[in-house]
Amino acid sequence: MKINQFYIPLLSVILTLSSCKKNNAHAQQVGNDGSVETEKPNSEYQPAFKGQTRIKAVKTNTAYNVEILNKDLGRPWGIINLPDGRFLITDKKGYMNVVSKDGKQITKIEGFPKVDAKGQGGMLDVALDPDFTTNSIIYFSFSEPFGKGNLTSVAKGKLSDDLKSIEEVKVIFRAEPSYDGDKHYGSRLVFDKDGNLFVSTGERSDKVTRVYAQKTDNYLGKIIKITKDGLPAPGKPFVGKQGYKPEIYAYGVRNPQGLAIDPNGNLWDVEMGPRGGDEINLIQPGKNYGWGDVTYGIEYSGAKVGDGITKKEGTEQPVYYWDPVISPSGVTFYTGNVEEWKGNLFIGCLSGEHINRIVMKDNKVIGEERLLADQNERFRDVLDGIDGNLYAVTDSGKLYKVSKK
Ligand SMILES: [Ca+2]
Repeated sequence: MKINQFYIPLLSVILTLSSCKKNNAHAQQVGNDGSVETEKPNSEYQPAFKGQTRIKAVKTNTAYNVEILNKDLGRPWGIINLPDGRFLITDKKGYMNVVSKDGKQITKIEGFPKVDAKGQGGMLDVALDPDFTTNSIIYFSFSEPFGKGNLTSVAKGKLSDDLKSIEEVKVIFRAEPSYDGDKHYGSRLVFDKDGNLFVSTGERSDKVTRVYAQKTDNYLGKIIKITKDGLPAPGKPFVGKQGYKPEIYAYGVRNPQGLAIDPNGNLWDVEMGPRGGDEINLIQPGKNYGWGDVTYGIEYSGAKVGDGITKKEGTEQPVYYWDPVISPSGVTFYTGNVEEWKGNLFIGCLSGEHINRIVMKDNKVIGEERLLADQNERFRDVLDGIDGNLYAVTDSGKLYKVSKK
């Protein structure tokens, strides 16, 4: 009895201390090297140039509010704005919701094709047709049951006037070959200024499909550029070249869940590496981004990936990489109300459990900040809202709003 009386207060002191430590661990810390990363890397690989990883930490000076507008969104994956400021938010289970500006009203859209929602699959990204206000057409990516497995597909369809259903659904692109797996679908959708659609596709994770990323006769591990009807877009880099699928814009990517065009019109891919080696890449037509031969990460087992090389003739270096990983998902370039954030790249992070802010100059990374780390959430997608605020959705079903105070 006496022993218990002695130990209980001591135990509560220990619990209090450990909970403080946890909170501190989730606020942005700065390591000895001045970067936001305080953990050791998984590998001994050295960056190709100064500033390619562990850049100096930056800290936002502007005061901002963080609000949770909704906590019950199911399994959101992609978020965009409708022209009137409401949100279109996909749900991995196979549909989308129209969500009011304040996050309170949710209307389900019905009529989508069957998705394979196992593992990382399901209803994934969504984009509005550039002429949406006159044609009500949307594009969406999903893991489609196909052949003996599934694949990343892109479809288009017309929303009904009441936004409760989708009609005239047509699959316009299939990232063949299909595979019986449940990982690495990639699949962000981004329109360029000419009205052509960029699609990122994953290499389906397993070693048997990983090799497809370096081959150009298939659609796994690629950046694809197609027209609104799914045809190869004009200006394709591999026109008339033997052994190249004409929709391929760039290749050698792993699981690109982040794709965005910056205010200068450059296309950026942010993709998940294995154990270490998440990357930011400036995507240029016809280029090879190296996966599965070249990476700053290692296998989950600790073994080298391939020959364990970080550079190779004919492959592009990432502009920036992380080791350990942050698991980047959806990304956006900010154009909103916080002046010091303008032009910065915001990245929803899954295992990293924060929103990553990347400051760039002349296409080089010059600063990194970890925002909302105290929320302990897996951020799946971020949105540069048309009202000047930043929005994000999480795997736990929350909709966040980040606004200038
Ligand atoms: Ca790469």
